[in-house]
Amino acid sequence: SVRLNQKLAIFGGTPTFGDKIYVGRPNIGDRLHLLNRINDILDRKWLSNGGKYVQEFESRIAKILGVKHCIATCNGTVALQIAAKAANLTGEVIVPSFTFIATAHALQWLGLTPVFCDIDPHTHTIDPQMVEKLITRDTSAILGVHVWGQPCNVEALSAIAQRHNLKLIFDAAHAFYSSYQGRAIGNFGQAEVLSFHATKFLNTFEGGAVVTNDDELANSIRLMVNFGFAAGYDNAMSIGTNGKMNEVCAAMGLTGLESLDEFITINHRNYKLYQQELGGIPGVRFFTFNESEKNNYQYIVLEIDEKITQISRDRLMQILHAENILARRYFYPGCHQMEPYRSLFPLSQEQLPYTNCLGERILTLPTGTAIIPEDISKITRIIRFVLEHGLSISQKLS
Ligand code: T4K
Repeated sequence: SVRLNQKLAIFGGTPTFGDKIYVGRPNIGDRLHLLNRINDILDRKWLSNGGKYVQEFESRIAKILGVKHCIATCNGTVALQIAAKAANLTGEVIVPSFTFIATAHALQWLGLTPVFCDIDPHTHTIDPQMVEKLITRDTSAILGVHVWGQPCNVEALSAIAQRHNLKLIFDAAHAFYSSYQGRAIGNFGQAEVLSFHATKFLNTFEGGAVVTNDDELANSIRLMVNFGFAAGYDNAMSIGTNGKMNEVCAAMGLTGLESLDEFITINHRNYKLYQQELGGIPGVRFFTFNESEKNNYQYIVLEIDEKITQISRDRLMQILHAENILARRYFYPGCHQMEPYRSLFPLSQEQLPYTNCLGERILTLPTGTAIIPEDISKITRIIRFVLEHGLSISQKLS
């Protein structure tokens, strides 16, 4: 093991990869199809504002998800803001802290108060039992996050929302193409919000959407995305912003949609390879998905229990970074530990125990169409080696 230690780049060896391997490398479809679409956009000189590609993209997404309305936006964060505004959320909104900061920021930006809730340590999604305990007279909604594309406990959350007359919205930024009890994510709560950011399973460079089966809500959202203007009218019917998706972004999305099956096949292959290579290491949990549901397998998630592996997640990450494998600590620290929330709503260490604990344990690994099986073998060989020699490597590094 001493000899292998010396080979690790952190101990001066040559990095396993010459070029950096990233988490969140975009899935890119057929380049020629994209360029043809962009040429068409330039020829027709229609670049934004309800153009044909945005319309086509919205109807394709709605059809794939089996949802009545899809309103495409410039990104997922603005989609969250518009959904929350259109649904008339007020006062407090219960939200997990274990999420990307955009979930909390979207609420705070609107003058709403994010009330941070812990997660279920098994599914990593908002804990319905704690949600119920956090409800006050000022609570207007629950905002669940289908983190990693793993659906929230939609049934329990819907029951709570109904019982307390609360709105229920989902941040489905990670969950395009996932299903819950056989039904596509996008169909639950009052509305669900998608992200098509570059790092997402399906990307439009930057982009997002609100999807809903509620006609009235869809109508408000459609107005708000475009300054409150109704199609064909030049006077505002409501408050609005500029949340529109542009034509080039929609062209990218449509091109990606043509390769959706390929993206899924590759992500699933990668997921199975990682699972096979990293299974059975003491102190390591490989986050698994229910294979009887649909998932996009865009996130490869490891939980490292330092007490057992005797090497911390952060040390492992450092070692991987030295090998040019840029594993990421999503979501560390939790939203409640970042500003402005840390100062505005200080919470004690005991209040969100699973969020804090998982924040210290989770490492996400590279996947997607940019990765080949040999890369995964190399990555997993290093991880396995490091974790199996946790104590000696930790000692050498300290
Ligand atoms: N809700 C949730 C639960 C979310 O996860 C997100 C976004 C949102 C809401 C908001 O949706 P958007 O407004 O973003 O549509 C990244 C993404 O920027 C963000 O979209 C995403 N979540 C979050 C989980 O990840 P960072 O700060 O980690 O980005 P960055 O620049 O460090 O890039 C991440 C990795 O991707 C790096 O390893 C490099 C690689 N990358 C990135 C880009 C942009 C590429 O290889 N190519 C690229 O073009 O936030």
